[in-house]
Amino acid sequence: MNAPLLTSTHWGVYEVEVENGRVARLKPFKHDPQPSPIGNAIPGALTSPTRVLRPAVRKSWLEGGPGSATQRRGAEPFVQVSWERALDLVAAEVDRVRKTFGNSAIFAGSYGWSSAGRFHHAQSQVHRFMNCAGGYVAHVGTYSLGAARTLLPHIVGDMDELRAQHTPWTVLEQHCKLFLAFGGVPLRNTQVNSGGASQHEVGMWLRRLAAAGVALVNVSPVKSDLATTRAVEWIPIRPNTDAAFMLALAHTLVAEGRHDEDFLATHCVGFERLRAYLMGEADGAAKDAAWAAPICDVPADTIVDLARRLAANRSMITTAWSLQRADHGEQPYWLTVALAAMLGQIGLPGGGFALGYGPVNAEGADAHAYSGPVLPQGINAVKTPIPVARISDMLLDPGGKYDFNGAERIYPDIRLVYWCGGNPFHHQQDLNRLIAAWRKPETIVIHEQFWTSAAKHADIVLPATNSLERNDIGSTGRDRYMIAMKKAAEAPGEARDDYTIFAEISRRIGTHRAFTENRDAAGWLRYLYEASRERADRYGIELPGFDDFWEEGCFEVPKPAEPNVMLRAFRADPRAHRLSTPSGRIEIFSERIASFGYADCPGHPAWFEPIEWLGERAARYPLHLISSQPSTKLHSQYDHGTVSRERKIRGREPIRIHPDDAAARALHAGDIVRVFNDRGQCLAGVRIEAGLKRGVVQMSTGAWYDPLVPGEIGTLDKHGNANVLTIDKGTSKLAQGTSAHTCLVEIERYAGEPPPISAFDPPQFVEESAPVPPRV
Ligand SMILES: Nc1nc2c(c(=O)[nH]1)N[C@H]1C(S)=C(S)[C@@H](COP(=O)(O)OP(=O)(O)OC[C@H]3O[C@@H](n4cnc5c(=O)[nH]c(N)nc54)[C@H](O)[C@@H]3O)O[C@H]1N2
Ligand SMILES: Nc1nc2c(c(=O)[nH]1)N[C@H]1C(S)=C(S)[C@@H](COP(=O)(O)OP(=O)(O)OC[C@H]3O[C@@H](n4cnc5c(=O)[nH]c(N)nc54)[C@H](O)[C@@H]3O)O[C@H]1N2
Ligand SMILES: [Mo]
Repeated sequence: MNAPLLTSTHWGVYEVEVENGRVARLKPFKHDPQPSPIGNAIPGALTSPTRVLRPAVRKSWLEGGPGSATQRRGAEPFVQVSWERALDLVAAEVDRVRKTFGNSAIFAGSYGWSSAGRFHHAQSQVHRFMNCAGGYVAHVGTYSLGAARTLLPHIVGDMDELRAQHTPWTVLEQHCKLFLAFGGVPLRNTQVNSGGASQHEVGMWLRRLAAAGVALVNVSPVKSDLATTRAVEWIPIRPNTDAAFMLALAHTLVAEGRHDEDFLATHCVGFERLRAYLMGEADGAAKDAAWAAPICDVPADTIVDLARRLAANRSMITTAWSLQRADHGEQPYWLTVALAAMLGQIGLPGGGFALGYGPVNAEGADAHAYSGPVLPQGINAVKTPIPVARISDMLLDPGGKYDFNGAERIYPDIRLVYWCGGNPFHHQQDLNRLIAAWRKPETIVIHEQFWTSAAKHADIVLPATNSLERNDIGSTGRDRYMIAMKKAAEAPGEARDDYTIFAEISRRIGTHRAFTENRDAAGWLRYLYEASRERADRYGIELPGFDDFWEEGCFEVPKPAEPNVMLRAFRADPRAHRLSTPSGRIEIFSERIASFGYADCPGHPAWFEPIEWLGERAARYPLHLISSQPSTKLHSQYDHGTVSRERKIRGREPIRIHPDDAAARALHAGDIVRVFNDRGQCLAGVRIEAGLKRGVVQMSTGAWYDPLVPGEIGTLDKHGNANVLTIDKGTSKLAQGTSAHTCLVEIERYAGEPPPISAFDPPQFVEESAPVPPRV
């Protein structure tokens, strides 16, 4: 029997069924115990009217050239052109900008998850292309982990190195007694893993932990963030106040002499500075449970009791990534580490801290960190990357100064923005501000499969193939299967692979040889597979020959001989296994961070009131909006697919609200509401849910931005994109991460018939010479 045709996505591996040359359905991978339904969205979406079929250029840009009527981006029709012409236009523009203004006038950070195949990874492709062409302004950090990635190397180590040695569920089941999860372990998020998620086991592991008698405690505004077959303790906390809660836990440990003085002396530096802060020696305010209770809206007794149980048991403290995606998001992460250090269980099986079990599928997996093929991106000659979420600041303030991680930096003056494999109109906060920023560059080029809002706001849109329309290899660290992703269908229209597109542009600007190294896509797959062999060896993994792998369809990566325990070696011998921090130890006080002199991120972790929060006296907007990850899709990907659309309310994104908050506004399930604040407004559909903290509303991200008046700043988003409401502010001068989870809003019933959804319609296409029809 022939091996099944497999494909890999960020949310799972599937068997592909092809009928009449088209992808008919995706069936679960036989090794996946709990496959994600998101895959069902793909077959219908591939040939939907939302697909980009031909290269298209915004009308004014085509007629007037770079910089023409940029305020009309998002509002204007497109002209479809031939590939030859589109490639000539893009090549000429890249050349013009790099020769006139230098490569530092090109922004191609191009943040985004792209697709799971490792060679056709769009973001890697655009980076490689630009590096061959002289470089580009890149980004550092991610939306996911903006604050954590910058903070952790100062205080305990590189985020990826720590994640690679995360203690797996198997060890927790055997040794852990108290599992304290800030932000829970939302199973919906464990559907996903960057680069592939071949097995979904976290639901099973939570059941096994509960069955083994591990106490599961969920500190979150949302009850369902940690749910399994047995009881879970829920501590409904006011959003963005976890740092105060953790400080009170720490205070209780010190006040009752339950902290581990030895571990703090031998493995940490600077505890006395935190201690002085906890005891109120510096500011006269002891950070005890009575102090934290009104901030967090949690009874003081609950905090004291939890602190005692943490010290009395083998305890694991895990913190969802969402907590650091908020104003001062560095603080709960620093305190997670500090608290675990005070408990003295770091490096013991089942104890210590974790950087999230549950944000993604791989956290907690008992698997090697080996990841297969990686496309080399080359070296970037432009050395001025921006923190990833500062894109609007950069575009709005060329030459402006900003602080980041100990350095003062200057925003570059961007003329050309090139995006491939991401959706800034999904990921960026304060979309109205982004729209203003988006008017600044002279040219915006995007490769896309679908007419997303980002594509509609570009000048030149090039149609890209989907993973199912090309050969690739799926593989990522801590996932158990490497997948031969075989082409299953022809791309519709004129879509081309990103690689082919970049190769053609490279030919026109004289960088073809450097970009392609004279390989075609098939040559690259074989080459990259072989290049990963040496890395596999380091983990004792023996890869089959490429042809065997390709024919077999998948390769099972063997499990590690022994499960990890994070920081075990450091615990055993802190001198021989120094950390990469300045002191080689865990830094509860960081001299280096203190030396930066940032008022919003001093030398030890502390509580700061967020820029807006529910504890604010006389807050103008009384509801805290959590814009968490969607269960029915990955970010904005396949929002136009059936899986996501079936869960909408009259076509709008659901907003979850507590029954009391709904009653106070006379709202009923299924109502369409307007959600608003000073930054923006959108429609959403009401879903009433008792398992929310009062005063908190929740909307998932990912609904495609759908403006009532396209191109107009502040217009109503008809569809429910939370990012018209979120704040565009760095977490602090240290990390400048996104503060998406810090956001206050009000909601009211939307009177009248809601306007029809147009998010999934392609833009209007016109002939080149035709006059632009008036807007209706
Ligand atoms: N309010 C709020 N905002 C958030 C967050 C939040 O919690 N709250 N979370 C943030 C986080 S953690 C993240 S990671 C970001 C995610 O933000 P993004 O990663 O930008 O979101 P995606 O929807 O995955 O965008 C990927 C795009 O790439 C396209 N694509 C896929 N494959 C290919 C390909 O092969 N070629 C080309 N050319 N294109 C391709 C898809 O069609 C899609 O439009 O969002 C952030 N935004
Ligand atoms: N299905 C699906 N899974 C995904 C993704 C997706 O788009 N779809 N995206 C993936 C990506 S890119 C990332 S980075 C991860 C993100 O992983 P996370 O950042 O952990 O995910 P979120 O869904 O933003 O938030 C997790 C939970 O934190 C809670 N929370 C919010 N604010 C607070 C707070 O102030 N305090 C406390 N204690 N809890 C709070 C929310 O109730 C929420 O359910 O998810 C990944 N998984
Ligand atoms: Mo993310």
